[in-house]
Amino acid sequence: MMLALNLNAKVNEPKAVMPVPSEKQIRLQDMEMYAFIHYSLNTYTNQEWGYGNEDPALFNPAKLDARQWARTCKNAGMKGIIFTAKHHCGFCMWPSEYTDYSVKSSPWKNGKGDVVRELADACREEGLKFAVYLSPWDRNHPEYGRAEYVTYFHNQLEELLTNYGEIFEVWFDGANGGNGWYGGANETRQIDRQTYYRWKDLFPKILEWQPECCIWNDGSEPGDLRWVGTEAGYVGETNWSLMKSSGERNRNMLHFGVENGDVWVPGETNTSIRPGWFYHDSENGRVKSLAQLMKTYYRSVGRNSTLLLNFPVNKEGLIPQEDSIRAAAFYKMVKETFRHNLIKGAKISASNVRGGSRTYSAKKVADNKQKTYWATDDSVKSASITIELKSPTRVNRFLVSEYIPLGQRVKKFSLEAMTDGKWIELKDDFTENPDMTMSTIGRKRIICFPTIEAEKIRLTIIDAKACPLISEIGLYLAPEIDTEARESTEKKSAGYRISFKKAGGAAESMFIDLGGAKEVCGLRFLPHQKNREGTPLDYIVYGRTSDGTWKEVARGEFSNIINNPIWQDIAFESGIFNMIRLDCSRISSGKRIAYDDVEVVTPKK
Ligand code: FUL
Repeated sequence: MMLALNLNAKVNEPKAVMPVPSEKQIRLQDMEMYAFIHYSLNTYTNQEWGYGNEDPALFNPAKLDARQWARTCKNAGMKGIIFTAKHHCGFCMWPSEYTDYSVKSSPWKNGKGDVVRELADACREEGLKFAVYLSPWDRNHPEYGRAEYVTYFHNQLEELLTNYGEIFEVWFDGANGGNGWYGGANETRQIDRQTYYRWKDLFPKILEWQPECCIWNDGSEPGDLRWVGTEAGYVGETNWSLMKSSGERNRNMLHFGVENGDVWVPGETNTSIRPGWFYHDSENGRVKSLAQLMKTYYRSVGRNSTLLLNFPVNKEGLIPQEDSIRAAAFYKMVKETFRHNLIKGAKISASNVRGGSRTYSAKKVADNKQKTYWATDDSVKSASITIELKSPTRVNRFLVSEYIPLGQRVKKFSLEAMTDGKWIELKDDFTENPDMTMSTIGRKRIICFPTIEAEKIRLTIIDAKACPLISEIGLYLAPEIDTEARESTEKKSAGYRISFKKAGGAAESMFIDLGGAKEVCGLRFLPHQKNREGTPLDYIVYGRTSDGTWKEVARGEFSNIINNPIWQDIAFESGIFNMIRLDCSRISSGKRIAYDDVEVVTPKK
């Protein structure tokens, strides 16, 4: 149905639905994709979380080249880089004046180097924005857990935010495993993450030092953008850019946002291009496939979130070639997919146009301008827009954007296509929860469906907080790739008898019977994927020799296993054993070890 347009009418601009984004939040959301770089002493100790007592002498990269990192990220479509200036181990990648536990004490450039400076400069040369990750948890600092440390933490942030030019974001990381070296105390220190770091004093200072800087948070104190509650690279299909400014903030709120939240805090989806955040030789060959990266894109940028994609730097001080080639292919695929908007030349009509005015007409969704939008009358919260293509056209992607400067509104929508004269309903291929799909839109929502030949496409807004404002619609034909690529699900542990019981001082022990003597040099452990119950946090591994004695072969912690429950690799000196035992003294919750798979590694012949 075409509506007559009321050309002369003076129609009021829709009123904002509060809260709305600040200009710097809009700028950040418009960046869409930016990179993380994880690089520290962990790179040289094969760890994900350093304990805090690692020797700075280990930091001596032969080929460190921050320009190569910046070029790689730029070729991957990243608009900026967030760098781990200090990870949980406390080692500073810049010569902080408040500690010697930094590049100052390393042989690299005779202690005169500054990785933060090199990367900040490289980013500027490549036209990228620059940002810093500063871990609040510091397993090196003797005063961690006491007030003195918080002053140190604030001072370090001041150094980073006042000496390295414009910083677009600060990333604080909520992880806190409690235990650490802490100047030799070797103990567990618990803090209250809402109050200990004095966020309320720090945030205003950040804005004095860097008025344009966005503050990341994990729910401790609402900043400018939020963690999405997982490191697996996706945000909820329902994704409100809103949070509550006070009260409880749980994982669901981070993952889906809060429909009636009172502050604008959009989601930022962070994930690594490899299984871990830091570089590990064992992860060569396990860089995310093109299909996995595209799926990550659709489930982050395509769900009203930004994508923060991590690149680990290797021991030489470079992003490995495998990663940079894959990331460049990913960006090429994104560009190719969204190059031709097939809506061009289509006839577009809407069931309602605000005041019948041309300013808000249906055509505004196809003018390629984010600032213009189709709007309905204030009283109309349910409306549809129909795109009649010039001729039947093959499509498999639908993109839609709300005009967010006036607030996020849409609660529920549906999508249909007319093929062979019949309307069919389109569903999102990537849905995790069919009850929740086609709910929010926000800044950008992309629906992926199998290729169809469409004569018409119809978007129906079923419910919204107020009159919907739709600024862009896109129809695309993406190259067909198998985005469902999965890792093999064959159980590695299938050939072993596995049993559990409490042994020695352990909370629980897992026994892996090898069914005879075998030469073994490692153990791999995949925690339970469905939930975190029973996840082991540390380990001592023993091998049983032919005379029945247990020999300790490795001990350590499964760092970051809760947020990133990937395969854990434990390598040790090879020995001949008939049974392997894994003792855990700390288990996330409950007393039983839960696992999805284990693998005993034998030396490569
Ligand atoms: C987590 C940390 O514990 C990981 O090591 C990594 O830095 C990731 C981005 O955040 O919480």
